[in-house]
Amino acid sequence: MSRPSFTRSELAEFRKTGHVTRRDLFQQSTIQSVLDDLNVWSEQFVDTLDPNEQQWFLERGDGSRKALRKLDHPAFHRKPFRELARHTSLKPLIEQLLGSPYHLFFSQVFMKPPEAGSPKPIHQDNFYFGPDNLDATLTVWIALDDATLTNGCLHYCHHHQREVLPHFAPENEPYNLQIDSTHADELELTPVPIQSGGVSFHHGNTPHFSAANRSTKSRRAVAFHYLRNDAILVNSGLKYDSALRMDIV
Ligand SMILES: O=C(O)CCC(=O)C(=O)O
Repeated sequence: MSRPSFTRSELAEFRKTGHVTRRDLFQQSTIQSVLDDLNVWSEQFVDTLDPNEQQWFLERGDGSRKALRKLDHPAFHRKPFRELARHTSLKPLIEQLLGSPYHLFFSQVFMKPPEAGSPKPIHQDNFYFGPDNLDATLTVWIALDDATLTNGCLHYCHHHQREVLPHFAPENEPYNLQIDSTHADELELTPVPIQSGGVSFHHGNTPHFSAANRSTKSRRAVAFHYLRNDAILVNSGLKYDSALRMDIV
Protein backbone atom coordinates (compact mmCIF):
# COMPACT_ATOMS: atom_id res chain seq x y z
CA MET A 1 0.00 0.00 0.00
CA SER A 2 1.40 3.43 -0.87
CA ARG A 3 2.16 5.83 1.96
CA PRO A 4 -0.72 8.34 2.21
CA SER A 5 0.15 12.02 2.03
CA PHE A 6 -1.66 15.33 1.85
CA THR A 7 -1.41 17.17 -1.46
CA ARG A 8 -0.09 20.72 -1.55
CA SER A 9 -3.62 22.04 -1.94
CA GLU A 10 -4.85 20.06 1.07
CA LEU A 11 -1.98 21.46 3.15
CA ALA A 12 -2.84 24.96 1.94
CA GLU A 13 -6.48 24.34 2.90
CA PHE A 14 -5.43 23.25 6.40
CA ARG A 15 -3.30 26.38 6.83
CA LYS A 16 -6.12 28.62 5.60
CA THR A 17 -9.12 27.05 7.33
CA GLY A 18 -7.62 25.08 10.22
CA HIS A 19 -9.08 21.77 9.07
CA VAL A 20 -8.94 19.24 6.26
CA THR A 21 -10.98 16.10 5.56
CA ARG A 22 -9.87 12.77 4.11
CA ARG A 23 -12.91 10.76 3.03
CA ASP A 24 -12.76 6.92 2.99
CA LEU A 25 -9.42 6.80 4.79
CA PHE A 26 -10.40 3.63 6.64
CA GLN A 27 -12.01 0.51 5.23
CA GLN A 28 -15.34 -0.59 6.65
CA SER A 29 -13.77 -3.79 8.01
CA THR A 30 -11.42 -1.68 10.19
CA ILE A 31 -14.25 0.54 11.42
CA GLN A 32 -16.47 -2.47 12.11
CA SER A 33 -13.85 -4.12 14.34
CA VAL A 34 -13.58 -0.88 16.32
CA LEU A 35 -17.39 -0.67 16.62
CA ASP A 36 -17.64 -4.29 17.75
CA ASP A 37 -15.21 -3.54 20.55
CA LEU A 38 -16.99 -0.29 21.41
CA ASN A 39 -20.29 -2.17 21.82
CA VAL A 40 -18.72 -4.57 24.32
CA TRP A 41 -16.84 -1.85 26.22
CA SER A 42 -19.75 0.58 26.46
CA GLU A 43 -22.12 -2.07 27.83
CA GLN A 44 -19.61 -3.01 30.53
CA PHE A 45 -18.74 0.62 31.29
CA VAL A 46 -22.31 1.85 31.85
CA ASP A 47 -22.77 -0.65 34.67
CA THR A 48 -19.69 0.58 36.55
CA LEU A 49 -20.70 4.24 36.81
CA ASP A 50 -21.39 5.76 40.22
CA PRO A 51 -23.87 8.69 40.41
CA ASN A 52 -21.07 11.25 40.12
CA GLU A 53 -19.64 9.62 37.00
CA GLN A 54 -23.13 9.29 35.53
CA GLN A 55 -23.35 13.11 35.49
CA TRP A 56 -20.22 13.22 33.36
CA PHE A 57 -20.65 10.24 31.06
CA LEU A 58 -24.41 9.88 30.51
CA GLU A 59 -26.78 11.94 28.44
CA ARG A 60 -29.35 13.75 30.53
CA GLY A 61 -32.62 12.12 29.68
CA ASP A 62 -35.80 11.17 31.47
CA GLY A 63 -33.86 8.55 33.44
CA SER A 64 -35.68 5.66 31.76
CA ARG A 65 -32.53 4.53 29.94
CA LYS A 66 -28.85 5.07 30.46
CA ALA A 67 -27.50 6.54 27.22
CA LEU A 68 -23.72 7.03 27.15
CA ARG A 69 -22.58 10.48 26.06
CA LYS A 70 -18.90 9.63 25.80
CA LEU A 71 -16.03 7.40 26.82
CA ASP A 72 -12.55 8.62 27.73
CA HIS A 73 -9.13 7.23 26.82
CA PRO A 74 -10.23 4.55 24.33
CA ALA A 75 -6.67 4.33 22.98
CA PHE A 76 -5.34 3.61 26.46
CA HIS A 77 -8.01 1.09 27.44
CA ARG A 78 -8.83 -0.76 24.19
CA LYS A 79 -6.54 -2.44 21.68
CA PRO A 80 -8.60 -1.77 18.51
CA PHE A 81 -8.58 1.97 19.31
CA ARG A 82 -4.86 1.87 20.14
CA GLU A 83 -4.17 0.31 16.76
CA LEU A 84 -6.33 2.90 15.03
CA ALA A 85 -4.46 5.78 16.72
CA ARG A 86 -1.16 4.40 15.36
CA HIS A 87 -2.52 3.20 12.01
CA THR A 88 -0.18 3.38 9.01
CA SER A 89 -2.91 5.28 7.14
CA LEU A 90 -2.82 8.06 9.73
CA LYS A 91 0.79 8.41 10.83
CA PRO A 92 2.28 10.04 7.71
CA LEU A 93 -0.65 12.47 7.52
CA ILE A 94 -0.23 13.55 11.14
CA GLU A 95 3.51 13.94 10.60
CA GLN A 96 2.85 16.30 7.72
CA LEU A 97 0.56 18.51 9.81
CA LEU A 98 2.41 18.43 13.13
CA GLY A 99 5.97 17.54 12.32
CA SER A 100 7.39 14.66 14.30
CA PRO A 101 7.97 13.40 16.90
CA TYR A 102 4.63 13.54 18.66
CA HIS A 103 2.49 11.47 21.01
CA LEU A 104 -1.16 10.87 21.79
CA PHE A 105 -2.07 12.57 25.06
CA PHE A 106 -5.84 12.08 25.11
CA SER A 107 -8.59 10.28 23.22
CA GLN A 108 -12.36 10.17 23.51
CA VAL A 109 -15.36 8.52 21.90
CA PHE A 110 -18.37 10.77 21.31
CA MET A 111 -21.41 8.48 21.31
CA LYS A 112 -24.26 10.83 20.25
CA PRO A 113 -26.98 8.22 20.74
CA PRO A 114 -30.13 8.29 18.57
CA GLU A 115 -32.64 10.99 19.58
CA ALA A 116 -30.68 11.61 22.81
CA GLY A 117 -27.22 12.79 21.75
CA SER A 118 -26.72 16.30 23.08
CA PRO A 119 -24.92 19.13 21.25
CA LYS A 120 -21.21 19.82 21.77
CA PRO A 121 -21.13 23.62 21.98
CA ILE A 122 -18.74 25.76 19.96
CA HIS A 123 -15.19 25.57 21.30
CA GLN A 124 -11.50 25.50 20.45
CA ASP A 125 -9.64 22.40 21.60
CA ASN A 126 -6.68 24.54 22.63
CA PHE A 127 -8.78 26.12 25.39
CA TYR A 128 -9.30 22.63 26.82
CA PHE A 129 -5.65 21.63 26.35
CA GLY A 130 -3.69 24.87 26.96
CA PRO A 131 -0.44 23.96 25.13
CA ASP A 132 2.60 26.24 25.36
CA ASN A 133 2.72 26.21 21.55
CA LEU A 134 -0.70 26.63 19.90
CA ASP A 135 0.49 24.88 16.72
CA ALA A 136 1.59 21.77 18.61
CA THR A 137 -1.82 20.05 19.02
CA LEU A 138 -3.83 18.23 16.38
CA THR A 139 -7.21 16.51 16.64
CA VAL A 140 -7.94 13.58 14.36
CA TRP A 141 -11.69 12.92 14.33
CA ILE A 142 -12.80 9.61 12.79
CA ALA A 143 -16.43 9.01 11.81
CA LEU A 144 -17.42 5.54 13.03
CA ASP A 145 -21.01 6.04 11.77
CA ASP A 146 -22.02 8.34 8.94
CA ALA A 147 -22.10 11.85 10.44
CA THR A 148 -24.96 13.72 8.78
CA LEU A 149 -26.86 16.98 9.06
CA THR A 150 -29.55 15.32 11.18
CA ASN A 151 -27.46 13.17 13.52
CA GLY A 152 -24.94 15.84 14.54
CA CYS A 153 -21.98 16.12 12.15
CA LEU A 154 -19.24 18.62 13.00
CA HIS A 155 -19.52 22.26 11.96
CA TYR A 156 -16.29 24.19 11.39
CA CYS A 157 -15.18 27.77 11.15
CA HIS A 158 -13.33 28.19 7.85
CA HIS A 159 -10.93 30.97 8.78
CA HIS A 160 -7.89 29.93 10.75
CA GLN A 161 -7.98 31.57 14.19
CA ARG A 162 -4.65 32.79 15.52
CA GLU A 163 -5.80 33.19 19.11
CA VAL A 164 -7.74 31.27 21.70
CA LEU A 165 -10.98 33.04 22.59
CA PRO A 166 -12.53 33.25 26.08
CA HIS A 167 -14.57 30.18 27.06
CA PHE A 168 -16.94 29.38 29.93
CA ALA A 169 -18.71 26.24 31.18
CA PRO A 170 -22.37 26.14 32.29
CA GLU A 171 -22.60 25.43 36.00
CA ASN A 172 -23.81 21.83 35.72
CA GLU A 173 -21.78 20.96 32.59
CA PRO A 174 -18.09 21.43 33.42
CA TYR A 175 -17.22 19.27 30.39
CA ASN A 176 -18.91 21.67 27.96
CA LEU A 177 -16.40 24.54 27.85
CA GLN A 178 -17.56 26.91 25.13
CA ILE A 179 -16.77 30.22 23.45
CA ASP A 180 -18.82 33.03 24.95
CA SER A 181 -21.64 34.37 22.80
CA THR A 182 -19.99 37.78 22.13
CA HIS A 183 -17.21 36.02 20.26
CA ALA A 184 -19.19 33.01 18.99
CA ASP A 185 -21.72 35.24 17.18
CA GLU A 186 -18.93 36.60 14.98
CA LEU A 187 -17.82 33.19 13.76
CA GLU A 188 -19.35 31.60 10.70
CA LEU A 189 -19.47 27.82 10.91
CA THR A 190 -20.69 25.41 8.28
CA PRO A 191 -21.48 21.68 8.47
CA VAL A 192 -19.03 19.05 7.26
CA PRO A 193 -20.92 15.74 6.90
CA ILE A 194 -18.54 12.74 6.73
CA GLN A 195 -19.30 9.11 5.98
CA SER A 196 -18.13 6.30 8.21
CA GLY A 197 -14.39 5.74 7.72
CA GLY A 198 -13.78 9.38 6.80
CA VAL A 199 -11.43 11.48 8.91
CA SER A 200 -11.31 15.15 9.75
CA PHE A 201 -8.05 16.72 10.95
CA HIS A 202 -8.31 19.98 12.88
CA HIS A 203 -5.86 22.46 14.38
CA GLY A 204 -6.31 23.08 18.11
CA ASN A 205 -7.45 26.66 17.48
CA THR A 206 -10.24 25.79 15.01
CA PRO A 207 -13.69 26.66 16.39
CA HIS A 208 -16.16 23.79 15.90
CA PHE A 209 -19.36 22.32 17.33
CA SER A 210 -21.80 19.49 16.74
CA ALA A 211 -25.58 19.72 17.01
CA ALA A 212 -27.91 17.33 18.86
CA ASN A 213 -28.71 13.98 17.30
CA ARG A 214 -32.30 14.33 16.11
CA SER A 215 -32.24 11.15 14.05
CA THR A 216 -32.95 7.52 14.84
CA LYS A 217 -29.34 6.57 14.07
CA SER A 218 -26.21 6.72 16.23
CA ARG A 219 -23.44 9.17 15.43
CA ARG A 220 -20.36 7.68 17.04
CA ALA A 221 -16.91 9.13 16.43
CA VAL A 222 -13.50 8.82 18.00
CA ALA A 223 -11.24 11.83 18.51
CA PHE A 224 -7.48 11.32 18.93
CA HIS A 225 -5.59 14.28 20.35
CA TYR A 226 -1.89 14.49 19.50
CA LEU A 227 0.81 16.77 20.89
CA ARG A 228 4.30 17.42 19.61
CA ASN A 229 6.94 16.05 21.98
CA ASP A 230 8.64 19.44 22.23
CA ALA A 231 5.46 21.00 23.68
CA ILE A 232 3.68 20.69 27.01
CA LEU A 233 0.21 21.52 28.34
CA VAL A 234 0.58 24.52 30.63
CA ASN A 235 -2.87 25.99 31.01
CA SER A 236 -5.49 23.27 30.49
CA GLY A 237 -9.21 23.96 30.93
CA LEU A 238 -9.71 20.34 32.13
CA LYS A 239 -7.24 17.89 33.68
CA TYR A 240 -5.24 15.53 31.43
CA ASP A 241 -3.34 12.66 33.03
CA SER A 242 0.15 12.41 31.52
CA ALA A 243 0.38 8.78 32.73
CA LEU A 244 -2.14 7.88 30.01
CA ARG A 245 -0.07 9.21 27.10
CA MET A 246 0.86 6.92 24.27
CA ASP A 247 4.05 7.25 22.25
CA ILE A 248 3.76 6.99 18.50
CA VAL A 249 6.88 5.52 16.95
O1 LIG B 1 -17.84 14.60 18.04
C1 LIG B 1 -18.28 15.62 18.55
O2 LIG B 1 -19.49 15.82 18.59
C2 LIG B 1 -17.38 16.66 19.14
C3 LIG B 1 -15.96 16.44 18.75
C4 LIG B 1 -15.03 17.49 19.20
O3 LIG B 1 -15.39 18.50 19.73
C5 LIG B 1 -13.59 17.27 19.01
O4 LIG B 1 -13.20 16.19 18.53
O5 LIG B 1 -12.79 18.17 19.33
